[in-house]
Amino acid sequence: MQGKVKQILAAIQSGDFKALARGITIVENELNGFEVLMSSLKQNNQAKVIGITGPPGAGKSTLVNALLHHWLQTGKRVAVIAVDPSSPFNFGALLGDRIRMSDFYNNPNIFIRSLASRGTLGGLSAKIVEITELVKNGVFDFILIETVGVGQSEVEIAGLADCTIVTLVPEAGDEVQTLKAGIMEIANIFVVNKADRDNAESLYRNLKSLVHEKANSSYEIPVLKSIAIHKQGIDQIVEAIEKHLSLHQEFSEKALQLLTEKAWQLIIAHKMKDTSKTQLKATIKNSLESGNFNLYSFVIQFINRKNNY
Ligand SMILES: Nc1nc2c(ncn2[C@@H]2O[C@H](COP(=O)(O)OP(=O)(O)OP(=O)(O)O)[C@@H](O)[C@H]2O)c(=O)[nH]1
Ligand SMILES: [Mg+2]
Repeated sequence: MQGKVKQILAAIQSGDFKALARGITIVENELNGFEVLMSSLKQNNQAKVIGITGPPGAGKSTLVNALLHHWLQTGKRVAVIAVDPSSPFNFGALLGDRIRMSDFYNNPNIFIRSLASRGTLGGLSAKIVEITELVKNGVFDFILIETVGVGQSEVEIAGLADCTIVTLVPEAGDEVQTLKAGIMEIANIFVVNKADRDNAESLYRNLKSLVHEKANSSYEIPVLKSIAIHKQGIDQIVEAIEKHLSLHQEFSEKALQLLTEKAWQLIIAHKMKDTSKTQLKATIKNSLESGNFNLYSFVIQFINRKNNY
């Protein structure tokens, strides 16, 4: 198994998309060889991760599609990871994504993969950090991650991405004040999409002044307009992405936080892997019935035991 997984990784590193798809399946489902594969990955700072988040239906997939067309013309290799919202209400939109994205399915420079969010809190796939690391071992200039902005997922995407684009649309209302406080902290670029719609201009202006208020002397988050369905405004978005990437080459505090949190969870999972909750419950029950249960002494005894249950 070890040899086979190493072979798959070597193929991924040489740019083989079939091997990458296989590798993602191994990681997503923790199949045999998953840990060997994960622990053989190399740190790669070349492929830049671009997060695209925003409310349902804002035009994120349409924007991804337009960016792909742009980058194809400049000879770039791009991977797209679309995290499907698990809600059945989005099914129509998802089908739409598939149809649009199918333009690229056989393109040797474009790799596309959808991941189920599997109901994880915040809508990001539980394995998104691992899968992004794996895809980074492929041969890509950019890795686009599309996620629906709901709470926690925006924070995660900001930790994963070298550049985070928040897409907003006029129908969300031009009440920028109602924007969640956190959105300002995660956005590196704001895109007002569907600029062909009536109230796009007022959303754009409100957003601009809000960003200006929050700006410091050296940096103001760019606010751009696009009509993604007609591929308008894409050059400016690409320019803003490139500028952001060239100005921010160091590891971000958010990336560090995300990796620390992830490492913490993995360490806990590893330390607790031999502990059975059923067994723990039974022991607590016995102890309670004996009439002298003390939560803290129980925990200390548990920790000091050589063989955990
Ligand atoms: N008028 C107009 N419609 C657009 C524009 N961009 C996208 N749309 C339409 O908006 C709808 C949603 O677009 P998607 O790209 O699927 O949106 P999304 O944000 O990926 O949606 P989810 O992944 O379901 O959250 C589609 O019908 C698009 O054709 C635009 O610039 N103008
Ligand atoms: Mg989409």
